[in-house]
Amino acid sequence: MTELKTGGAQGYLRIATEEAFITKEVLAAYKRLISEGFDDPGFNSLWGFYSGSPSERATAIIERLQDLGARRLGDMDDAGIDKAVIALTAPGTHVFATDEAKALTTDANDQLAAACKRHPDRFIGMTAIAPQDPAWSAKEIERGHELGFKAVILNGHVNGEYTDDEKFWPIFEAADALGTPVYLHPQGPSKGLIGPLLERGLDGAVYGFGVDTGLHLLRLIVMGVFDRFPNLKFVVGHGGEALPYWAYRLDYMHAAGIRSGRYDFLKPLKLPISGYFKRNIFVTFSGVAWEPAIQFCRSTLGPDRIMYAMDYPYQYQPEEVAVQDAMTMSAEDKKAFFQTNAEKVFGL
Ligand code: 1DF
Ligand code: MN
Repeated sequence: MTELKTGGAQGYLRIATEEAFITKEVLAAYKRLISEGFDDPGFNSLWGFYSGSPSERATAIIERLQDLGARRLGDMDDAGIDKAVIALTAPGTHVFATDEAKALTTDANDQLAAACKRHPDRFIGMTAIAPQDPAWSAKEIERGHELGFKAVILNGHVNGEYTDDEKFWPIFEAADALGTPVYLHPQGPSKGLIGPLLERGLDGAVYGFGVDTGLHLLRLIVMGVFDRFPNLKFVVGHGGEALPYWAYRLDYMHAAGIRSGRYDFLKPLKLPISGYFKRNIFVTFSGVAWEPAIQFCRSTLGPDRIMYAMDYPYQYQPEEVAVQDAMTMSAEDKKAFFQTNAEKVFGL
């Protein structure tokens, strides 16, 4: 492997777009929820593991998640990552009672903003929200914008509720008004979805994350969020949570369902489902350092819709950077993938 370096000698900077952190306050509150017997199997499976396991994976990740300084910068240097777009890890504060969620969210945003201020050429922040209170979250999105954050992190469902419910739309209205993207990140599947996944150890990042997040994004599309907010930008990781691969069937079967009047609550959309992929949605390749999948999205969605991500610290594999450096792609498209698409989408 050639040595990975920051600075852009390969013709582009590398901007990693789905990087995670946690505050010690949120981590302590996760531990408290678990000790209280919190009633969310997805959360308990995920954070029961990370906060309780003595395994090398869990301890290394917990240590790295809490660092917004030398250790993270050193890891970025070693992997040739010039800039990291950083968000509060999943499920953020979505699991807490509303007042506690708001206090922890404000504090997490303040801590991340301070770190970005210390390292303005390396760290870019996303605004965390407490979607339990959509009006408050809309205000926090504005505050985050003033703090210099470049996106909003939505850590999946909200105690089992999906954000296609119109009560959550003030969040999208606020993001849309500022032209700032919403990054829809996975968490453990909702209580209603998790059963057969958990039964076979498939609830986490291995599969359940993608199932829950792809479903969430589809729910937003079919309920017309992107007809109501045609300029709203969403970013979704893990190769688009498999949705691009489904596009043909989604288009055909959704249209067939609408035409036949099968569900009276489903209204016709202005575009086919894949039309929203090409207009409103950007896809990052967190956790999917796999050229065939990247090339598929490049050819179906377009070279301006795909972005590099590492998913630090959950998948800190510097050799995956070299694999993506070596993809068969024009110099222009590769620069778009690693650098310029992120600069455009996040407004860097
Ligand atoms: C995991 C993976 C956890 C991702 C994450 O946040 C996460 C994991 C709690 O492996 O348990 O962001 N990921 O995006 O793939
Ligand atoms: Mn992630």
